[in-house]
Amino acid sequence: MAMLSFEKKYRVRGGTLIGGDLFDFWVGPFYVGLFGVATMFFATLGTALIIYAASQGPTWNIWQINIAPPDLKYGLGLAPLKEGGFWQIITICAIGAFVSWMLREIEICRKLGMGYHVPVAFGFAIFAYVTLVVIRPVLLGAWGHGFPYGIISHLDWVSNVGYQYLHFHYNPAHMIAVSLFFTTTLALALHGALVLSATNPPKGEAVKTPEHEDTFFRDTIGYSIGTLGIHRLGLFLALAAVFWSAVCIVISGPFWTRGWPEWWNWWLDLPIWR
Ligand code: UQ2
Repeated sequence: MAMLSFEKKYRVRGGTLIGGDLFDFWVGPFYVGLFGVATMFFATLGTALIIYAASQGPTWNIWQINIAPPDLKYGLGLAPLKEGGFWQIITICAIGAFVSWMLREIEICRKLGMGYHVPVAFGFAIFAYVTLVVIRPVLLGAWGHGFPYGIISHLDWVSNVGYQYLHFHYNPAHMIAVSLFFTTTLALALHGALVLSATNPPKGEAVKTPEHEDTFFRDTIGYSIGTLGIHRLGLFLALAAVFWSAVCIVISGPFWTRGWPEWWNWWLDLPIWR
């Protein structure tokens, strides 16, 4: 079906989560919806606050701009605007924009009768961000444990928090997350290379079939996961990488306060050695 006739068929009202027909329309190619309006609201307010908070700081150097969370002394309370309050409102705007965007994706899935894989996947990304700026700070008792909004400053935060646990690479959940990120790149490299190799025949030759793709991997490693399977594997690997990243930071502090190398003493402490 040509794109134009497809859109005529599917660009119809319905599938909204709340608000009924209110905002159930398109602007050019974009579906709006109540959550499109909500996304625009939070994203615009959040961006304006970032620029205003930056204007109250010492620099316009893009690398050095830093909007920091409140001092630890404010605990889980509200802080004055210039002492972390901006960070708190910007965080609310960010979560509001991300969640609204996910809900808009769900409405589009409902309109199209598609599965919810894309909003679910985006939900994992939101979960990782919320773990850093809400869940872990709440478990530790202060918003000051969130990460600062700034290009260099957030890198410094990652480095400092890592060294606080002496050697973050000894964090078992971090090990799992890193392995999953690497495996994700391996799977995408294999998949991208395989699809391009099959669909870019020399001039005048026919595009190769999925049977060619299956046979390539059966001939090389004795196993093909299949054309649908590789996408299931890819989604699983990517979501698992994000999930274990969130786990590795949320256990650092709330559930383990010493250096991560020391965690491995559980092995030496096993009663079988006594
Ligand atoms: C495959 C297949 C695809 C693919 C790829 C494979 C025809 C187009 C890449 C091969 C993938 C395998 C064997 C799994 C590798 C396992 C890990 C953990 C990386 O068989 O089917 O479809 O793109």
